[in-house]
Amino acid sequence: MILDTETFKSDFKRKLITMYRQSVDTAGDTLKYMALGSLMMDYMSGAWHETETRYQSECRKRVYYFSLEFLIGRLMDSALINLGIRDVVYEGLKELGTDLKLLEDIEPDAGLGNGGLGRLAACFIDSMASLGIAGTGIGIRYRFGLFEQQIKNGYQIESPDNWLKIANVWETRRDDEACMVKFGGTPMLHWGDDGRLYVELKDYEPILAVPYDMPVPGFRNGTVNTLRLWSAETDGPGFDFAMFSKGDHEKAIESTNSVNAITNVLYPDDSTERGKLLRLKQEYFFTSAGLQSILKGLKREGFPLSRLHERVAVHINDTHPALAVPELMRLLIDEEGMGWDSAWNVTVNTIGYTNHTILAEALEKWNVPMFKKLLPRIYMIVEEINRRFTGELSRRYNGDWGKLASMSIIQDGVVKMAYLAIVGSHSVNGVAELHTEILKNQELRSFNEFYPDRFNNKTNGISHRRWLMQANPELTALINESIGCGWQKEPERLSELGRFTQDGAFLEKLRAVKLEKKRQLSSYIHERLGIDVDPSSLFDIQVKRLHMYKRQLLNILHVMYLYNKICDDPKAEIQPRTFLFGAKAFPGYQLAKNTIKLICTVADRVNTDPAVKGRIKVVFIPNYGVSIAEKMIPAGDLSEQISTASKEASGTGNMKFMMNGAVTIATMDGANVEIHREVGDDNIIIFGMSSDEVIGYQNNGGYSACEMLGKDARLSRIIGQMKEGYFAAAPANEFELIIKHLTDDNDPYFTLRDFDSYVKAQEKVSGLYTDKVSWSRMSAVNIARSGVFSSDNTIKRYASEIWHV
Ligand code: 26W
Repeated sequence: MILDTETFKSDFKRKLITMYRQSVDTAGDTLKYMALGSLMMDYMSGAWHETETRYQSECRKRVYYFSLEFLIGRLMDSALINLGIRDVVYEGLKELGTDLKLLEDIEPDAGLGNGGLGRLAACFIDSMASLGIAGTGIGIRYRFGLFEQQIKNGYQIESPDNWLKIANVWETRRDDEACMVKFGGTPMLHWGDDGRLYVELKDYEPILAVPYDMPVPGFRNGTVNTLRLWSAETDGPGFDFAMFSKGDHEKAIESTNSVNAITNVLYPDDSTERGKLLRLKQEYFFTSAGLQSILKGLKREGFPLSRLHERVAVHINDTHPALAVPELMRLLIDEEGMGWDSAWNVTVNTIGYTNHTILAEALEKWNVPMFKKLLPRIYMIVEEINRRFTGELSRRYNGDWGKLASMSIIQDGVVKMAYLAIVGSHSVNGVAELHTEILKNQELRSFNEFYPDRFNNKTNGISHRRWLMQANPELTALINESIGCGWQKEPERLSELGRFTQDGAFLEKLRAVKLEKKRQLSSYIHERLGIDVDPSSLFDIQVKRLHMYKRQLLNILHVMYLYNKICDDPKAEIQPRTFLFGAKAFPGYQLAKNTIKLICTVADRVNTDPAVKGRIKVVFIPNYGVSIAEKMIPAGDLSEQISTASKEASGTGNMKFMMNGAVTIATMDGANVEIHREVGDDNIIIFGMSSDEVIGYQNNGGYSACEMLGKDARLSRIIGQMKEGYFAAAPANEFELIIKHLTDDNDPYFTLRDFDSYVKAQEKVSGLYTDKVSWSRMSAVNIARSGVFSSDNTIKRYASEIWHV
């Protein structure tokens, strides 16, 4: 986009007047932020409209990425960068006496997700727009995103994330595209005069689905795609009039609330039946609304739905939108009059499914009675899909009942959503090579045998625009100055940095950039938490959801060990380090919350003990999310990717750190395996059990955590200290749960088993870090090799191998 400072200034001033009747001198920062956002929307509107018109006139095949989560974070900076007007706007605002950075900080994070899966969806829509792929994101406009985390006395305290408390300038409500989603009711079957069976749902509960569209601008290519988020509303007055007129006003309004509750909050607690029901409602709600709007668009164009798969690819991000399979069948059969076989052919060829985890707890299963009651017609269709599928199995395996029983979509009174997704898709992919192999050979082995052409790998990626250009403008400038700007559109060209890995002057500049990012993070930590950290110490960072398999516990055990070492020998030579953590724990996950308490307890003791003399510091940064990640990741020297091998499907934080020049300490898990292959043994520190060993132990037992404890004095000492409340500020039984997990429960994540190997790997890190030049060379190699992990690369593969666009 072409824009000069003067034009921008006058546009901005006019905007403040038309929106708020204020001048630059009278308007506060919030109004200025809103006006700037609205102005950006104006700037994008032409291209947004033009993009849609172009896709239509070119009859382009469309990709719809269905995801229950989109962790998009803030939009202002990425919009400015993508339109190529950040400098002009910065200058213009400066001349008007306003700091762009201050305005940017007013924008709340759109925290519509809780972890890697949601952030992946955000990177994917960014890449689709930047590659000019006609891709639309379909999700839910949660009134409240993932909870806001505060740490009080070391405990996680959750409060609602009211991200819409100031109006969302980026969204456009599309009343014209609203549609109805039906829950409950009774399916009535009747034979038509044409000899066909018709199904009509009677006495259902109608819920109005209203879409809000947000722009997804591509990087300087004139493309603006759409993220469409659905909101649940009551149709009409929204409350029970009979009740209202009887004077029971509050009850009447309560019924409105239960409708709004469908899209009220991300991930309601699904440990209770009520929570589960709500989640299933959410899944059906947005899947049905999304599919209805796709079909409506095609019908408007007069495109025959029997060829749907030629014009549309529907991608389901994990099983959360897996109801797309029976819902598309329902729409095609019940509403469009298609026969079963052609509807099935269209459905399977339209839908693709990505699996993101093998953890049993995360594999969705719905109880039949609940499913049937909420979605009676959909349940009938699932039963029919399963009847036909098990019929095929029976023919193929000569009636082998064991096979049928283990692969049946409906089993032991539950509907297995992963199986439904596999049967109803033409493509099933894992998110890193190792993960895909585990799916094919272990978890979903029999499905891979039955559908050998369906399974494939698509290693995750990250948007280099957000995670390098936006989060780290200093490094971006250094790269531009060294190899030009070509890498911004073709990230693989970061490899051209390879020729600087022996260049002393370049490495020195690289160190200066890293130090600057560490300084920035240090002052943020000082302002927010009042803790002083030393930017010249090694910044050792672990940021990700808190989960026992990710082993934040292993990290903090290592800190406790180091602390003991300092206490035993106050003169011990220890490479000064700052251990930084950021993580949210699911509200009902006690062990995870207990781990946060442990980290904070150790931090208190270590940070205040004068004997430590500042050699080690521990900081837990609260409320980790996209914006905080953008501050922390560029400041990392060491990236902690220490999950139990085989458990982390891919990881994407590992790629973000690498791209920002951190060196990784890792187990051979998820995409770490591929990072290791890219950078080679000398530029990553690998430790711990392999996934084969982990799986071997799982299958054959033979591991005793207690035995490990008996053999390792360092560990038994630490556990003893935890028991007796040595790390102070916490009652003696505070960590009972963790101790039980590690010992009596024979920790399935092998934390103690990997401890020794981890300590040795950390000693290696300390040694390497003392040689500043060779460390920065490792850092440079990591950046140079990171281009393959751009989500542009990943999306190109989805586009050619799955979506055929
Ligand atoms: C109960 C439903 C449920 C279960 C798990 C909802 C959400 C989850 C996740 C937290 C799923 C998730 O974020 N998985 C992560 O996906 C990333 C993108 O593929 C991977 O890089 C991570 O390894 C994987 O944990």
